[in-house]
Parts: sequence; structure tokens; C-alpha cells
Amino acid sequence: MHSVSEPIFTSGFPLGSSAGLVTALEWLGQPYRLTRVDMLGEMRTDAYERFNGRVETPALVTDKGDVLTETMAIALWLEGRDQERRISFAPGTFEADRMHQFIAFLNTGFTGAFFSMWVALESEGATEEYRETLRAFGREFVAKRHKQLEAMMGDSDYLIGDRPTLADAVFAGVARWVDFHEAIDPKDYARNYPRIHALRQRIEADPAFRFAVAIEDGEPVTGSGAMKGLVPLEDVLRMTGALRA
Ligand SMILES: N[C@@H](CCC(=O)N[C@@H](CS)C(=O)NCC(=O)O)C(=O)O
Repeated sequence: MHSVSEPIFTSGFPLGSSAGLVTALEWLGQPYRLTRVDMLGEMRTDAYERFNGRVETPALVTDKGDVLTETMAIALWLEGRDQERRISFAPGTFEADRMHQFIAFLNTGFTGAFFSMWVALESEGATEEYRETLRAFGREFVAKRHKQLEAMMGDSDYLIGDRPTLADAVFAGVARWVDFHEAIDPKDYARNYPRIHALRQRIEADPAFRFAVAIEDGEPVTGSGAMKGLVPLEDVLRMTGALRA
């Protein structure tokens, strides 16, 4: 592995959960770079599989050149570098424990609830009946997880207290999937999940999240200034030893 000057994080598109941690990187304000990953195209290569054996985003190349995958591991890596506690809380506090609890729920039960809907979309050759079964299963689970998350939330502006943290970032990356999959009737969304609805509106209007989405969409954008440049995926694969040519 080669040492790199700043950590490099993936922005997986379309609609990657990575947008959540890009938002967190913007809130954190420490120098980083991004590499855009087309999950429907350039992610499907042997080199990418050597980079991340699960063939997924997100992934982080640390400042030491190591490759770290899995949302929760990357969130913990960021937390460890957040000495000013911009996006996390002091270790050992109840707020820190609550933040971990939210991140764990969001990254497992909440994210997983959409799984069958992604399968319905992507399974080639499936019958319409099979797809509808998957979608119906997904709608049921998405509603269940929304109900549970709504009950876990308090009346503060963000998931824990009055400022955004890593938990809100992880939330923002996946909460938008509900629209894409039409998993919950828009009429029911604000009425049944008012806290979730309000949190989404707050974060989706935040310049950090808007930056993350613009990067996903390939639009020229500056952001907070912490993002020091886009690196072609090929360069990232080469510098990590995944591309051997
Ligand atoms: N457990 C992983 C899951 C990551 C994940 O599901 N990534 C999705 C995008 S949000 C992906 O890469 N999907 C492509 C695929 O599965 O083919 C994590 O939390 O980081």
C-alpha cells in the first residue's frame, strides 16, 4: 500500500448510501478526496472486486493507504478523527452510545428493509408476479422500520440533540430510497412519520448533503472546501494495488 495525502472516499451512484458519509465528511471539515463509482458499470470489474471483495460502495482509502469498507467501520474511523466533536460525541458518554445505536439500526434493519425492492428492480428475467411479491415484502418491511425509527426519535432537530452527527449522515444516505422505490405512499409519509419527514427535509436542504448529491450527479461543485479533488477510480484502484497493469 502507498501512503496517500488525504483519505479518499467513494461516491457510489446512482443513489448510493455513500452520500451519507460524504455529507459527514463535509460536516467534519478535514481534508479528503472523492472518487466517483458507477455502481452499474465500472464497479463490476475484477479490479474493483480486489479493491472491495463485496463489490460494493462505500469504501475508504485511509491516509495510510489502507482500504476500509463497511459503513459502520468507516463511520467509526471518522469518529476517531473527530477530536473537535463536530459530528460525534465524547467517547463514554450516553450521547456517543445513542449515536452508535442509531447507526447500527440504520445500517442493518433500516437499510436492509429496502433489499427486496432492489432485488425486484435488478433481477433480470424475473416474472412480474415475482417482482411484485418482492416489492410487497419490501413495502411491509420499510413501513415497519420507519415506524420503529420514528419511535426511537425524540423531539430534537437531529437524531441525537440539536446538531447533525454521523447518525444523521447515515440516515440521509438511505432515507431517500423510499421515494425512488415508492415504498410508502407520499400521503402517508409526513402523516405517519412526521419526525422522519422533518429530519429528511432538514438534512436534504443542508449544503453538505446537496454537495454529496451534486457529486453523485457529476455536477461541478465546490462544497465546504474540505474536498480537495476528485480522483479517477482507475487511479484509486492502481494506488491500492487492485489494478495490476
Ligand atoms: N454492508 C455494506 C453494504 C453496502 C451496500 O449495500 N452498498 C450498496 C450501495 S448503497 C452497493 O454497493 N450495492 C451494489 C451491489 O450490491 O451490487 C455497508 O454498510 O457498507
